[in-house]
Amino acid sequence: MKTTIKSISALEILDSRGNPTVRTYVELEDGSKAFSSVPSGASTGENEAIELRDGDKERYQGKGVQKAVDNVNNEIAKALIGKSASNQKDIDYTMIELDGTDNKSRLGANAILGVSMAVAKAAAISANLPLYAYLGGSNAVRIPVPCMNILNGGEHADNSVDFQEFMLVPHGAPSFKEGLRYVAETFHVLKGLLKNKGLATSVGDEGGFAPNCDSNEAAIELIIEAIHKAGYKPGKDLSIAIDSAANSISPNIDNKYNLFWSGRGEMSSEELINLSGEWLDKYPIILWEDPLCEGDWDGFAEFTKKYGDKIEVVGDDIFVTNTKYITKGIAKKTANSVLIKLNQIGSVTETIEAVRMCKEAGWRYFLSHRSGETEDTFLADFAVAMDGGHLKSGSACRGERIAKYNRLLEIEHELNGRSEYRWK
Ligand code: 2PG
Ligand code: MG
Repeated sequence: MKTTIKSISALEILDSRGNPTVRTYVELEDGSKAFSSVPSGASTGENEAIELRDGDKERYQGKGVQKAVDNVNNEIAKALIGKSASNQKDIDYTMIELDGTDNKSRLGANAILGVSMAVAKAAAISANLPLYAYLGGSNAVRIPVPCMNILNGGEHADNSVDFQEFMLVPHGAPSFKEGLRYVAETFHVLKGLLKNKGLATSVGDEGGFAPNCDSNEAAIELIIEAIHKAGYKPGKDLSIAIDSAANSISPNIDNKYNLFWSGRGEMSSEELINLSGEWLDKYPIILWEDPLCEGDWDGFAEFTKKYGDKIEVVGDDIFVTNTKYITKGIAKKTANSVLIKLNQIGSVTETIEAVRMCKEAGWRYFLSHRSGETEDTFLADFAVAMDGGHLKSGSACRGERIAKYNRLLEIEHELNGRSEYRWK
C-alpha cells in the first residue's frame, strides 16, 4: 500500500531556548517523506503528559532526549513499520498502548507526539493534500485570529511583571493578513514607546517585550497607548487577551495568590476574582487564560460565572488538553474554553478528541504553541484544520514564532478567496 510506513527515525535537535528536543522522520512506501519537531513548555501543568528527559547531568544539564530518540528508533519504529500512515488513530493508539502508562512516561510524550505529527504530515503528502486539508477536510478554510503575545512576564521573562502573557487580538481586521499587520505594527509602536520611556526592549521566550513595569495594569496601559498610537481603536480593531498562568502567582498552588511585582501581598481567590473584574470594567480584555491556578476549580467556576458571558475564559494548566479534565470542567462549568496544546496530551488523535469534546459542549478552544518551540509549522495547519478561530503563536519576532504566522499567510493565499476570518 502507498501509505505503508517504511521507516521511522529520530534525532536530538535544539528548541528555541537551546534545550534538546526530538525531531522525527517518517518515510512511506510511495516515497512520501516528512519530519516534525516537538515543542516544550516552561509553565507546565501538573498533569501534562511526560516529556522524557535523560537526566544525565553530564549532557545539557540533564535535559538531553536521547532516551526518547532511542524509543522512536527502536520500540516505536518496530511497532509501526508496515502499518498505514493514513490511519492516524491506529498509529496513535498503538503507541499509547505500547507505552502502557497514563501519562506517556515510559516512551515519552516527546517521542510519541513526534511520530504522530510526522505520520500525519507524510500521509498528507501521500494524499497530495496540504496538511490542513488532510486533517480538516475541504471545509477547513478558516484562518485563526492571531493572538500575539507582545508583552511577556511571569516565567517567560526576567522582568517585574506578574502575568505571563499580554496578547493583542486583531478581531476587527477583515482578514488574517490584515490582522497580522495590525498586531505587527502595534508591536513596533510599542517598541518605540518603551524606548522613549527608558524601558527595556529586550524580548522574552515568546518574542514579546519584557520591560520592568510597575504592575500588570501599567503593562496593559502601555499596550493600550501603543494601540492608539498605531492608529487603531482598542476594543474595536484590537483587544487584549491575558494569560495570567496563575500557577506561577500561586506559589504553593493552594488557591492563595501573590502578585509579587505589583506589591499587593497575598490575596484569596475571591479577592483576585474581584480585582480581575475591576480590570475587565476598565480595559478592553476579550479573553483570559488561567486567571486562577490549576487546583482552584471553584475559583475558576466563580470567575466564569461572573465574567464568562462577557469574555472567553480559557483553561490551560487545569485541563492540559486532556478529555478527562475537560469532562470534569464541562460538568462543573469551570470555564468556557480550553487551551489546546498538542504536547500536553502527546498525540494528534487525542488532541483532536479534546477539540471535538469542546465543540460538542459549545465551548471554544484556543490553539497554542509552547514557550519552547522550533521552526516546525504543524500548529498553523492544525489550527486551520480544527476550525478554532484563534491561535497564539507568540510575538512579531523570533523565527520560530513567525514561521507559524508565515505559514498561515501562505494558507490564506493558497485558499485564494475561499478563506474565512472571524473571531466567533
Ligand atoms: C502557556 C504557554 C504558551 P508554556 O502557558 O500558555 O504560551 O506557555 O509553553 O511555557 O506552558
Ligand atoms: Mg497558558
